Amino acid sequence: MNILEKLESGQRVDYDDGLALYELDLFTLGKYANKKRKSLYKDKAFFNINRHINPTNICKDICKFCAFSANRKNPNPYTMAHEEILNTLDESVKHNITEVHIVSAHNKNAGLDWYMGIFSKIKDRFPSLHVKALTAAEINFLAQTNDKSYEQIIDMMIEAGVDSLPGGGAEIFDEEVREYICKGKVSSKQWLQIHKIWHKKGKKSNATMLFGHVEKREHRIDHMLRLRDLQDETGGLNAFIPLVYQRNNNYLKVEDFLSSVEILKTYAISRLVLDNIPHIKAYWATSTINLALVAQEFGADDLDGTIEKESVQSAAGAKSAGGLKLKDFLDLIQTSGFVPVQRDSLYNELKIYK
Ligand code: V47
Repeated sequence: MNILEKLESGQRVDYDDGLALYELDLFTLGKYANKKRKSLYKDKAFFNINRHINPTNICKDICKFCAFSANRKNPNPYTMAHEEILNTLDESVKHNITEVHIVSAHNKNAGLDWYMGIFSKIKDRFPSLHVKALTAAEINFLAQTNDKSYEQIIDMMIEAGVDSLPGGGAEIFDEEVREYICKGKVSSKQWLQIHKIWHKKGKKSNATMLFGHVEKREHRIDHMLRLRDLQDETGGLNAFIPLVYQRNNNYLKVEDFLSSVEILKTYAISRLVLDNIPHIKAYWATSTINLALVAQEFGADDLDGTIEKESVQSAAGAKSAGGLKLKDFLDLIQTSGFVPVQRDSLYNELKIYK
């Protein structure tokens, strides 16, 4: 059975099929991904009103692609005081955010109490705010530096009020590429293990994939399939988020950057391969908002959110430092032919902008 027959019959695609999908022309591939997306969500484009906070950039790790860490090319190390974070959120809740997304570096000086303390303080002051915080890489770091198991750290996080895990730190699971781009960071097995433990607690998480650097198509397919296996087992992943590599201010030498066609193909293929993950997020901070909107016709159904402030990708060149105003976000979605649906962090629909 060739790949088109397989897509027509709705059969699950395997590793070789994944590679064969890349060989299709964009419009044929897009037709199938869009059909799947439409069958799930029609013309709805999901987003949330959220605030990203990156509380420290002091990091013991040395990921080559990172422009955020003060150990690398960023000359301005910082660690936010809890009060500063709370004051920031005082402002953000005025814009009706429903989620705070907290991702940081691996800061040895900060300590477990600093990490956990901020979550309880946020929950005390803003009980209804969804706290999406700590990547598996950060959980691994906290477990190692505090001589605790993953489960102990996860129990502490839940106790402190963390509601879900963001998908960061996954990068590319292939061990050889991983060793080259982020040696010493959480391993692929550990990343998957941490999400599995989190899911076993009845909680949801996301999964990212950093692509467009030194990895090849086969590594992307392998990455997706490892996530599909995890999802078959736990069902705990809400969204898959392909992150387009940003090239400025870092130590990864990349000669060839991806074309928009290759990026759209990757969204489309993720929709077709990841038949068990409900949402494909085109994170506009790394794809640009324009391509993220086009991606809504190639399998993606979500755009992340208004963000307000972002320091990880913008340090590497993304135009996301100041987020997007809600009105502009809505206009962009509507004028591209989709119905904006404001969702909460677990994809319950809060408001449909007809
Ligand atoms: O894991 C670092 C990435 C991630 C670069 O769960 C880079 O909803 C591109 O996890 N170019 C952190 N990306 C961000 C993250 C995230 C973002 C949006 C939504 C969600 C979610 C999670 O940022 C890291 C890393 O892969 N990153 N440097 C770079 N140069």
